[in-house]
This record gives sequence, C-alpha cells and structure tokens, in this order.
Amino acid sequence: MNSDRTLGLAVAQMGPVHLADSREAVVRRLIEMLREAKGRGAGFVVFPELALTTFFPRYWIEDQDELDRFYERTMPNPQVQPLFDEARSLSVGFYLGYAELTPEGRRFNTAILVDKAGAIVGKYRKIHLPGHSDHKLDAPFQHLEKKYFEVGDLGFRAFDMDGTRFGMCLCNDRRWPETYRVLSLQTAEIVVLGYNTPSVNIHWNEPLHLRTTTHLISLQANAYQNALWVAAAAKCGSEDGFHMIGSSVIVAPTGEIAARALSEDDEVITVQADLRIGDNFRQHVFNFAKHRSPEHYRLIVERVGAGEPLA
Ligand code: CDT
Repeated sequence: MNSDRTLGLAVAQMGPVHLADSREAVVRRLIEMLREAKGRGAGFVVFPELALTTFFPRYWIEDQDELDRFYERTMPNPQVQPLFDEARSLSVGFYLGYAELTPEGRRFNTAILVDKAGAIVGKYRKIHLPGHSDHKLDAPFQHLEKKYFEVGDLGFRAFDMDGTRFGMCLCNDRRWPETYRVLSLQTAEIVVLGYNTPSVNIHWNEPLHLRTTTHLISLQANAYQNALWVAAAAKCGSEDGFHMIGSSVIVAPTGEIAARALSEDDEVITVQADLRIGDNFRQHVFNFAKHRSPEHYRLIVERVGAGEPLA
C-alpha cells in the first residue's frame, strides 16, 4: 500500500472526437493532457471510454471494414505507443478505454490500467452494455453497444498498482451498485472509469438535466457507500453534431465532489486524493466484516429481473 496514503489523481476529460479525426491526432491530445496532469502533481490519469475514436455505437454500420477501423487489435499498437512512452518517461500511470478486437475475433468495450513503468497491469471488459442491437430507424441516432460488443468476461477485479488498489468499470457500469460493491469487497480504494453519455436518451423523453443528475448521483452515492474514491472521465461535447454530457468529476469517499470539469472540451482536473478517508469509513460505518449480512442479500445473485415478493 501507498505509504504516504495520497495519490496525485487526474481526470483528463476529452472534448469531441469526430469521425474524421485520426488516431495520431487523438493520441497527441492525450499526451498533452498527460503532461499537464504531471505538471499539476498527478501520478495517475484517467482517460475516457472509447477514447481513441468517436463514439461509433451511435452509427448503424454495415460495412465490416468500416466498422473494424474503430477497434484496436493490439495494445499498445504503433499509433498508441507514444502515449505509453510519454507516460513511462513522466512516471505517470493511466487508465484508457478503447474498442478491443481479439485475435479470435471477439469484440469488447475495454479499459486498461497502465503503471508508471508503462506496463499493462489490468484489463476490464465492460459488463453492463446499454442500448440495443437492432436498427432503430425512428431514433435520432443509435446506441449499438449490444451489437458491437460482447458482455465482458473478466469480471470486476481489483488491481494493486504503484501502491494503490484500483478497480475499473466503464460508463453504464457506474449506474449499477453491484459494480462498486464487488470492487469494495476486494478493498478497492479507487474506482476509475470513462464514459460517453449522449445528452438525448433515445429510449424515453428524459429531461436533459437528469442526464447529469443521474450521472453525479450514481458516482457520489456509490463512492460513499463503498468507502472509495471515484474518478470519472467524460468524452463530451458535440461529436459530428451528436452531443454528450461533460461533468467529469473526482468524488471523495465522503460522497463529495472534490473536482469537476467546467468545460465540454479537453480539460484536466486534479486532486491530491487522501486514501485515508476511505480507510476511516471502512473501519467504522462501512466495516463490512462487522456489519454486512449477506444471508439477507441472496436475492441479489439469485434473481436477475425484478419479480414477486419473497414467500
Ligand atoms: N456509453 C454508455 O454506456 N452510455 C450510457 C448511455 C445509456 S442510454 C442508452 C450511459 O449509461 O451513460
């Protein structure tokens, strides 16, 4: 564990990545934010979900080659290597989300944890895939994560890295309490995540302000109830006319927002995260070993959908 118990923590929010933007241009933006984060005392940087491309699940794509260009076949690959090199030379770790195409042809919405030496120490594949797999002709845009990705097969695992215990998730996972509880049961000290949240909900007429309210309330409640820091990086603004919310934040285990992005563009926010705050909650109100009663929680793993009252 980290002996001084503080982590220089940065979230690198991204403004839009358009269809025409090259990987090289995107990686240059990431490197610029990495340097800024380092200059402000960060030892770890959180980048968004699908950070290297536009949020392509909004498009119905029939041409396989056109679709395949959004996926990474190896990581790091030559286009992303400069980010790994710069992180190693600055001695900064990072989290990065990207679309993964495995050698077996499997497709996942993936995030990796990279340590200060530039080594990948953890991988997460998104479990809660939102949206649909059919072509919704009447919708203003698509949300085809269920078509373009499989449900992740790696579970929610905590990783010890550079003296801190990390958990990872991706976007829609942040709305599900199970995500954080499985990680806090492994004594994760911080959950890092990236997101692409369209401002318009294509499934129902959700008021615009609720998109940000439900984002923040999910992070704040789960940070507190699981005694951990949460660092969330948006890709936001208008990608080729499709707007996504910003409000990247770093949330303390008190549930309070310690830092929040103000723009809908590339923006770095930083906090010196005191990991002892989480220790305090873990020893007292959320001392799991002392206070949890899993015998009364069985329904959580036995039942998937909401059903009838227990007999
Ligand atoms: N990328 C992602 O998971 N976005 C979802 C949108 C849900 S609406 C189909 C989110 O939870 O923000």
